[in-house]
Amino acid sequence: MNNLLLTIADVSKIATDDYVGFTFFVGCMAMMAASAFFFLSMNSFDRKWKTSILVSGLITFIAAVHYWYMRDYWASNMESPTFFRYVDWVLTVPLMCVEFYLILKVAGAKKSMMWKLIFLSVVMLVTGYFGEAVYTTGNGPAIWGLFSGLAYFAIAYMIWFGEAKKLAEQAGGAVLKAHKTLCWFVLVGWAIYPLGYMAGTEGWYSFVADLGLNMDVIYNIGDAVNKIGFGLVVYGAAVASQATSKA
Ligand SMILES: *C/C=C(C)/C=C/C=C(C)/C=C/C1=C(C)CCCC1(C)C
Repeated sequence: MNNLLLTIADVSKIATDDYVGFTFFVGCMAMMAASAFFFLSMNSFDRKWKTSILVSGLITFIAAVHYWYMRDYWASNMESPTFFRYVDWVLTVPLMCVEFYLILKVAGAKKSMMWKLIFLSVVMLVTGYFGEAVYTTGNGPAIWGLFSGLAYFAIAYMIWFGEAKKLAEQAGGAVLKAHKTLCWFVLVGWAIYPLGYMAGTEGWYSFVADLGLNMDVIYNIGDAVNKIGFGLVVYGAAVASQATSKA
């Protein structure tokens, strides 16, 4: 009990003008609230959709736990929590790839497509980590960022024009609509991250940092938009498809 009280009392101070700390705090709460929403609504869907909603909840829940640590890390060190950030991403981004597979399963999506997407997402994140945390001098960040960007484009290509696109068209209806929206999330929502990377690392693109943008604020906005947004798109598809199948 004493330990518990100590832990509660041991909250780091957050300055009133610490807007980075603020976005970590709000991000944490938003991820928790979204998780509660997805987990609690899960059982009102039939089996076909239940797993998708569960994965939506797992994505925001894993993020909530990492945000809990990142918020603390930022408050005590005033430093980017790069390690926690990438551990979070390397768990949640592959789960977003699983989400693509799950909604396309009705049209006969194969596991091989899911594994390709997962592989590309891990390449994108590991190379990004190298540029942001390991090879941080000279051309390091620019070169590793380029590799990461190539993997990102491969993912976007696969879902916009490749295998995944064909399956979505076969499925039609709510699935096709959800797939299209998720494709936009990947193209526009995910593009927020390279912007944050350019704001936080050194390279030919340092003009981005000169705009006064903060890497963590950009990443935090990206996470809220993409993780909660993705989940809500899947939720909407589940509602729509259940409404038509009952009518
Ligand atoms: C929930 C977390 C998500 C959706 C994270 C997505 C992260 C990316 C799309 C990161 C992409 C990057 C590049 C395309 C180049 C520079 C390095 C990264 C890792 C920031």
